[in-house]
Amino acid sequence: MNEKIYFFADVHFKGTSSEEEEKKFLKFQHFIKQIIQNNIKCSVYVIGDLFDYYFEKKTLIANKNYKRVFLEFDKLKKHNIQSYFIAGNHDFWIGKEFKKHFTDCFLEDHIITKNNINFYLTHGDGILSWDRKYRIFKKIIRSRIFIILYSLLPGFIATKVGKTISEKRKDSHKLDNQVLGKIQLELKEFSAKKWQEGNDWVIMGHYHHLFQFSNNNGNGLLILDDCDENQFNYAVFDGKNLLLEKI
Ligand SMILES: [Mn+2]
Repeated sequence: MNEKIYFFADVHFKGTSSEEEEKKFLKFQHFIKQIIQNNIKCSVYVIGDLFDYYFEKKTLIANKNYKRVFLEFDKLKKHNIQSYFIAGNHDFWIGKEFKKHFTDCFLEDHIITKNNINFYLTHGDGILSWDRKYRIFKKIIRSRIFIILYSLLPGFIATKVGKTISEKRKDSHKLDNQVLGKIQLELKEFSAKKWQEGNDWVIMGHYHHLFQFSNNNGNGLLILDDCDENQFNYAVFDGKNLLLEKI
């Protein structure tokens, strides 16, 4: 049996409890359980925005809604299943506490190779031509100095600031078809560059809608759908094909 690779993005787990959060968590838990029960060699890639907001503060780490998510990744580790995290625009302020639940974490785009197939993994934010201002903002808020200054703020203020930023960075949930078409075109252009660089697949999240495209050479772009209380969406590479699944 070929080794499997699982990909998912944009679960946006929140620190506050609600019926939706509960349902979403149960679906995620089911997903993890299924992987463990399959009992075959595999790895899991989170393509960003696992949390709606993350900053490494004691109060936040102790939050039970965050803790239970980390516990699920610990289960994978216990079963020798590798898990990897690619930072999203909602959860890039990660530290030691976050990282210890994963095999490895990446703040930048990341390339993996399986069976001679190269996958270019990116959360997907900051790619669009009209995102210029955001790209500058992204550099600032991800800078070491900003993170240090931010960490000096008292917990409750830091959380408030973080939540405000997170609100402002709402992803493209409800877009009309015209805008969506423009976005897809730009992401195809972005992917074409990555294919030229030798990548076979570009996989991203962030846009909260499913989109798949393949060119004549068999290179592909997959934009993962998000995960919510109704559906946990993921993709799985079975050694040959990239398949879409849901719970
Ligand atoms: Mn995002």
